[in-house]
Amino acid sequence: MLGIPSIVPLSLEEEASSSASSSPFQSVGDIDEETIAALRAEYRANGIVRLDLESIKHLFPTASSLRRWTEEVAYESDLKKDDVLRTFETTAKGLRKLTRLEHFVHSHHGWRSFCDSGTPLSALVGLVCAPPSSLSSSSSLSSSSARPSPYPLYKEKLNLKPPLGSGFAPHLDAPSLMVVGLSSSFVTVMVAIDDMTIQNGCLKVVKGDWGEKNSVECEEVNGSNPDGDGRHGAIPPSISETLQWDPITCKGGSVYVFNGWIPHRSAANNTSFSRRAVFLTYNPAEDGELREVYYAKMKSMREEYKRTQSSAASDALKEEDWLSTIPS
Ligand SMILES: O=C(O)CCC(=O)C(=O)O
Repeated sequence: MLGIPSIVPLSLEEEASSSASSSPFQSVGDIDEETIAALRAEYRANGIVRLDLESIKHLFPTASSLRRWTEEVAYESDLKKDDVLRTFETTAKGLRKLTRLEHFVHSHHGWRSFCDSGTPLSALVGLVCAPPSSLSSSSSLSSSSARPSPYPLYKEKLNLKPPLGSGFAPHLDAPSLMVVGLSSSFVTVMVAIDDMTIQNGCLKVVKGDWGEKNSVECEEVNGSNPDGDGRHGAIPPSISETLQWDPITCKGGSVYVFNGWIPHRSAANNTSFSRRAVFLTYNPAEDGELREVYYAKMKSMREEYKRTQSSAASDALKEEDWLSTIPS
């Protein structure tokens, strides 16, 4: 049995009365070795694996807690949100909508307790995603010395994908994440807040044993916009149309982890409701805690880009749209 801190979501009352610094996930539980071995094997074979299995459901917040936390960070004004980054998009109907939030985990007790560095989720990510070469014993994870360390949180985003909101063109995450030069290996946990369906633009992936030395060809960009269109990692249409894309349809509350080299994309949201999902990126333990350094670097790169573009950004909407994501 592996000793992993378990996540036990508190009731609303307990959560409200707990102090901002204490974790609402209080007990320590074990995940059996077979479950970890199965998760690791599927992750390696497919580049993606669902984490919230029935047998370890108690490690995850409920779908309703996740929805409430999402609404709190996205829409409530009383949270400390000065340094939360927001991206807006003008939809096909000409409506201006909040489409992405970044850098919010530290401001919210629930999110912090669930997914920050050192939480049970970060320990599970390390256990499932650390390469066999990083384990001191390749055959057994039963002794604590053989267990990989928790993966620290690197960055996070909440994609709100409003009604008629854009999708994401086919891309790999690792090439663009590596540009900042802090780590060369990343995994991302997707937490579905709403049900993910074909109609609302669920994530689609190409399953496989992907890695830096076994990845699809993608574009390299020399531009200075750290978030720009045509960014590093975009997969050209001539390649993406040859790949087999599997939709990840799931209920709100589902949690998956995927490899930074897995091709993925999603379509526009053709429903009347937002399709919200949180993407939490982690780096290997040996690269250390990089989240604040990453956001500080991105801030200065964005400011520099904005400064060089300021003469071209003649109207206010264009100015606010400069962070927008890749349209599908
Ligand atoms: O929200 C989505 O559908 C996909 C998000 C994604 O791939 C990204 O943000 O890089």
